[in-house]
Amino acid sequence: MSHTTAARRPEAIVETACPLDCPDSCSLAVSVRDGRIAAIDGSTRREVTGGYICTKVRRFTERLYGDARLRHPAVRTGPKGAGRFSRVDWDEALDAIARQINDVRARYGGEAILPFSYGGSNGLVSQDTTDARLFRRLGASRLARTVCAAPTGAAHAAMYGKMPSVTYSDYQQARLIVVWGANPSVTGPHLVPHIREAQRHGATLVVVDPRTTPLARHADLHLAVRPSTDVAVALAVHRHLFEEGLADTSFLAEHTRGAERLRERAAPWTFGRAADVAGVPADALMRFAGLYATTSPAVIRCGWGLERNRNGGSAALAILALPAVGGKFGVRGGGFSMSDSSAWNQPPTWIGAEEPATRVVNMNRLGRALTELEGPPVALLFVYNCNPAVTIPDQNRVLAGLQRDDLFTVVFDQVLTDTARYADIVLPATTFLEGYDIARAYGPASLQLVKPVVEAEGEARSNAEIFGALAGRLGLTQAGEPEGDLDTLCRVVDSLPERIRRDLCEHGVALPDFGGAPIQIGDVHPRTPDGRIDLFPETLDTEAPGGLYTYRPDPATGRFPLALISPASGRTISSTLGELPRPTATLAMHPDDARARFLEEDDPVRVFNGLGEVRCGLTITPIVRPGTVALPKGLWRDATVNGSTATALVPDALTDIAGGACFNDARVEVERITH
Ligand SMILES: Nc1nc2c(c(=O)[nH]1)N[C@H]1C(S)=C(S)[C@@H](COP(=O)(O)OP(=O)(O)OC[C@H]3O[C@@H](n4cnc5c(=O)[nH]c(N)nc54)[C@H](O)[C@@H]3O)O[C@H]1N2
Ligand SMILES: Nc1nc2c(c(=O)[nH]1)N[C@H]1C(S)=C(S)[C@@H](COP(=O)(O)OP(=O)(O)OC[C@H]3O[C@@H](n4cnc5c(=O)[nH]c(N)nc54)[C@H](O)[C@@H]3O)O[C@H]1N2
Ligand SMILES: [Mo]
Repeated sequence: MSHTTAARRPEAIVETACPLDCPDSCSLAVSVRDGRIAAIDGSTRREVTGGYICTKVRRFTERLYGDARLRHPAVRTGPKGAGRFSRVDWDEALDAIARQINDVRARYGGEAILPFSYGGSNGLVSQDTTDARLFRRLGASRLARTVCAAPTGAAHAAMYGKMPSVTYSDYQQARLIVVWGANPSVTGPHLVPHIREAQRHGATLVVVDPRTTPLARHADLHLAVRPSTDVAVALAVHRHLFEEGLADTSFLAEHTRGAERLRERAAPWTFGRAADVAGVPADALMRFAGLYATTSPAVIRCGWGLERNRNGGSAALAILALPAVGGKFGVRGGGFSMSDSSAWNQPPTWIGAEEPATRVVNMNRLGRALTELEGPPVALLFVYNCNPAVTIPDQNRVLAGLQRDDLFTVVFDQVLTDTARYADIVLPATTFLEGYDIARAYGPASLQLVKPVVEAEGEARSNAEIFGALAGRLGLTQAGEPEGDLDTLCRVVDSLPERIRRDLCEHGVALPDFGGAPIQIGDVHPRTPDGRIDLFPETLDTEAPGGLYTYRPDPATGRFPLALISPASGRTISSTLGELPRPTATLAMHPDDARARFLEEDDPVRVFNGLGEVRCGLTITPIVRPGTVALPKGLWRDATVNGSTATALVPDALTDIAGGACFNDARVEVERITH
């Protein structure tokens, strides 16, 4: 489809929205000159954005027009991984894929096909529409999309039925702000000015993070906990609330269930015991508990850093339970913020096909799925909206799988990613500046219209169109069903409630019925079956090894004593934009750990464990706590010396609940490279 919207005008500013995987979901004002994008800026259409955006998206034209951009379909001509391809046209590419799909189905059945997608598009049109229809009707294996937010999402759902969050601007009303395992300065920057404003008005800031994040530098109290010990810290606060008579018993009686069970599990967690486990002073924990017990409004920004370990689900539950036990709800600026991606009544996306009862593959175990699954094996992998070669745990196993000669891999992406280099066929995708979509925020709730600002580069096509075309080729569409992106957009828009559709079409933005700034247990309420906050969800208790609210200790062996975390970086969104030039990556290490290993600033080092090694530079910095080291999340393979990134060191172990990834639960040793 050709988009002429603004492209032909000499100078125009187009209002659209950023759908990248970030809670802020910014409204954008994009300047176009001679059919090319001249500048990308924040707009004021959405209040949260307030006219400013991050440098990454300001630089998005470097991806749009960059060397790594895929501009036409291509087939592999070199060995897998070499990245050598030759151009074909769309018909040839789609015919070849359709042929492979038919062959694989005839030989093994549909389950031998594995669709693999995650954080690339985040749109109601470009995900879970014609793609889902195709793979469902093929009877493909189903993907458990667990790489992110699985434990926090399961906790939020079970405890509160995903009750909507305290919105960013209401942080200004809080007297106590707890930023827990989140780094909004990098990962959701529009929250930060509200926190700083609250501080100017005397609010107290507590940060719980193994690193001294930018906000931790400005905090009144920074608990630099060992990774994966948050459950112990939160339970020590619960114990204090219960034992000191500071729990809000009338709130608990009226609005919750399971408080007694939570109290029992918290009972052993004295400040001393939690302090030992978390590696922070007991009096700091005591101070935190005292502040939390006595200050209102108090709000907790619960991030995702704390979920990515063996105790992540229990940690999320224990943290999210604090405002209930502490009686923090019912006032503006009191409660918690978690993901709001499905926290309000937005409609389901249009899918049009029943989900088959085929096998479920946990995406965090892609390496094993490709190398170990039988009955049937994965014979065809279709990757889109995702870059698993660098973003999924146990990188070496993933790469070994992608290397398989008997695996047919299709990668549909905007750029030649590290995953695309292993493809048999690569397909060029449009960016959010080249097609229609509806962006759904997971920070402050909203839907926004995403519009084509320029014509697609080369022969790039949208997900909706290509999955529609493939289904058509395979005879899997029915009369009247959408096939392209505009008719898919129309279906999605048609499925929206009248008021939301109108707001979206007339203003480009739609907010939920509660307007976007709800008071928790005031304007919005738990959406659990009985309307109560479930402080002890029994099903999760059964699922979690050892039961809910159990701290499972460090699996470290003496050989790998350092905990490796891989937080989000300001240069990329996951691995998106990782193709842009950057210096060789460095490992961040505390001076004490460096001294113990006779390491010096800028030393070339190998970071290793039983799964792999990463060769990179070294930055010695007190930003990370002793015993913990950090590599950036989302690096492309050429950002290190040996082509391995943090995920090469991450085990494909799963979190206590919901099958999440354990990115922040790797154990490593570090040494200087001497040759
Ligand atoms: N610039 C940028 N923005 C992003 C992203 C990005 O890659 N780049 N990614 C987006 C995505 S996909 C997501 S899910 C969000 C993530 O948003 P955040 O959760 O804010 O990001 P992370 O960096 O994963 O983790 C936050 C903090 O958790 C800390 N941490 C690590 N382990 C632990 C632990 O065990 N306990 C505690 N208390 N803290 C711990 C880290 O040091 C880090 O500072 O950000 C989104 N926004
Ligand atoms: N070491 C480490 N690794 C991590 C994490 C960590 O904390 N540490 N965090 C994890 C987290 S939070 C997340 S969410 C995952 C994300 O992991 P991924 O889902 O792999 O996310 P991205 O790396 O952003 O890759 C998305 C890809 O989709 C492509 N894309 C974008 N829009 C479209 C479109 O419309 N159509 C098509 N076909 N393609 C499109 C982009 O170009 C990009 O290559 O990474 C995880 N990886
Ligand atoms: Mo994520």
